[in-house]
Amino acid sequence: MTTSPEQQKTLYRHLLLTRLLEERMVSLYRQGKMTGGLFRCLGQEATAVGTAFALEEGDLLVPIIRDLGATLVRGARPVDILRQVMTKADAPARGRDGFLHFCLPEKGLYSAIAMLGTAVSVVAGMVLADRYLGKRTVGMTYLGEGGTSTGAFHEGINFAAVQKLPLVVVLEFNRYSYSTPSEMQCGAATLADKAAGYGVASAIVDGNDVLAVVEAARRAVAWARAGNGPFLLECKTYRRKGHAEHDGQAYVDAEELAEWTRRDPIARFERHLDAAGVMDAAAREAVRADIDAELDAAVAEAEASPAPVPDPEFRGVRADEEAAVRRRAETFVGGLR
Ligand SMILES: Cc1ncc(C[n+]2csc(CCOP(=O)(O)OP(=O)(O)O)c2C)c(N)n1
Repeated sequence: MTTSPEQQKTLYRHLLLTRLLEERMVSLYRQGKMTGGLFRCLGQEATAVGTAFALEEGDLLVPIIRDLGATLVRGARPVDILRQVMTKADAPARGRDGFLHFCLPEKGLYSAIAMLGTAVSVVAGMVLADRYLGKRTVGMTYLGEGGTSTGAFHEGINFAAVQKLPLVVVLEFNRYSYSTPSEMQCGAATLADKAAGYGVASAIVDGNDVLAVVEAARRAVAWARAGNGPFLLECKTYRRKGHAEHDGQAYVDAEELAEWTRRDPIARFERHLDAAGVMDAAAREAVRADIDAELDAAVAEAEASPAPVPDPEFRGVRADEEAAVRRRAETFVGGLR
């Protein structure tokens, strides 16, 4: 299945939106307006955008910290993401948490799970439940190379393999886990090699080539949906920033970083769009201007959003909500209500 010119334009918008939204977040972070850490995906946008693009409506997606692009492809609005990272009262998590727990279940987008690897068995359970309900849902989740060294990953993928569950695990090989280079925490030559131990299918794709990622992800999703069991899709990419914004990445070789900057996935796709006559520089500039305007409005709206008050902290966590809110309010913040 080829990716039509219209789809390529959509992909371009998602890639650029991911990068520009992240730049807005960096600015908010530096102004002290963001809550918690900022985990960037600079250089990895094509992996998250391309893989999520291969899913269909009704499918499930559980991202991790570097999958802002997948979250946007699933239909998240920048203003809601900004409200969430600024822990505003009208964010989807109502000010309880930041980006990690952004989720829109109605769009098949669930929140990341902090314990690396755990999402594999959780998503396996979700698609197993859908199978019982007679749905042909595919679940997609993501892991870095460090995440594939956890016990949870192995338990989850083994269970999914035995049950032949429609699960696609995108392995984002981005060279570092925190400050640990890949060869210091993984003995296998490639992450895809791990699939053989479980009788699971796998492939490796250039994670900086968005069209190649879309193609590979479509094949993985089709394989899983057809009842063949899970698929491990290794996307070779590179984390151009430290683990989080506070990490100065002193452990990274400058020449290595420069080399991967030259391999930037967005600049590369722009060259393709030019050569294929899909979008010229002027058309791309128009997209950028449109996104800039959208983000100006989104930042202003999110900044103007109300801060949470303690009361909602107790809401939505118990069935007998009123009684629970009253009891906890009396216990912890006496006199709140
Ligand atoms: C089970 C578990 N161990 C440790 C951590 C702490 N931790 C969070 S992110 C991270 C590094 C992850 O590296 P990798 O999986 O390669 O993903 P990347 O950050 O490179 O995208 C670690 C060790 C965790 N969240 N969960």
